[in-house]
Amino acid sequence: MLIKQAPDIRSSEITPERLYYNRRQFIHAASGAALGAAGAAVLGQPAGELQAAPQEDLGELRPSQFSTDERQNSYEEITSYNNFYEFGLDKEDPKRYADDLTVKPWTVRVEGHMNRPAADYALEDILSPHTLEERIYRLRCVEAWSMVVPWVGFPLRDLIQRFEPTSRARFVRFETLYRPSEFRGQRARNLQYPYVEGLRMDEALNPLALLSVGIYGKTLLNQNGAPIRLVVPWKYGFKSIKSIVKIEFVEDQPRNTWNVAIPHEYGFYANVNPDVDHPRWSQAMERRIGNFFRQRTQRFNGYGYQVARMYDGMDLARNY
Ligand SMILES: Nc1nc2c(c(=O)[nH]1)N[C@H]1C(S)=C(S)[C@@H](COP(=O)(O)O)O[C@H]1N2
Ligand SMILES: [Mo]
Repeated sequence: MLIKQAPDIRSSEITPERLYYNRRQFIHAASGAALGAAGAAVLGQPAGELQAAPQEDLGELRPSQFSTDERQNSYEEITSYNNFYEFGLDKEDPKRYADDLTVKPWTVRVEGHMNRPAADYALEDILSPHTLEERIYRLRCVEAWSMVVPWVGFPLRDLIQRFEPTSRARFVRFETLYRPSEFRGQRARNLQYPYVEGLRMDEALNPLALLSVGIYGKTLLNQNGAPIRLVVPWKYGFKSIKSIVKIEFVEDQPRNTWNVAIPHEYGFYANVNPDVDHPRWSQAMERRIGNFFRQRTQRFNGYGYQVARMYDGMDLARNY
């Protein structure tokens, strides 16, 4: 697979049709049920014909103490080499078919063991209490490539604390949209859908776990998991579930999609670990997209200082 090298420039410089939305307008534009058919008509399109979201500027962003200062991958790289099996198996498929997906309106169901009421929340209501920040993270795919991405988002823990899970909630389970009419991969049944992921509660509450709504200061493109996706930088990429429609506080460890598909290759924990090889390839090295030479993979993708103690006493070769 040959990756075209793109110059490292801000997305705002390569997107002439940049839209100047302020935060409040973004929240309204990104809102799901709150807009509904009437809102869609105000935006000038009938509800049934809404296209992939135009990108919107996310405004002032607070920088994060957790950001890496490594070279960031270009916007072009981040948005054209993707894994999103709902759009197909090839790395170019998500970009190629991204416009098939409608992300407005968007609602997220939050339910399970919690004190707040279970309900379908408009994306606007999911986002509105939170302050967005920029977090430049390494993302290490299980296929031994990696990128550095300037995500925009807010800590998953802030959302969890809002919904007040009870002591019975030991895990958080996430689901991606199931809509075969727009996802050709779901029509092809190339995996078991909907795509499911999960985190143990302490992992979900770790300050590094991010709910992301943007990249390079703008709302996510569909190929990156619009309008809201998870980013768990110390774990292999498949844990970072895209286009989330359901968040559930559960008692039992969720059966995540790749573990169901190929259990001896993909586990639940999926912590980046150069010492535990994938059955079909080594995990010791990785290729940073855009670089010619491979580099060493770091334990926990270099985030051990923040996360390693959560796994004290666990055998990470058995819990892969
Ligand atoms: N719903 C869904 N989420 C998904 C995937 C997918 O196929 N479906 N692929 C995962 C994998 S394997 C990786 S490496 C990352 C890639 O994220 P990116 O394309 O934004 O870099 O998304 C993850 N999230
Ligand atoms: Mo991945």
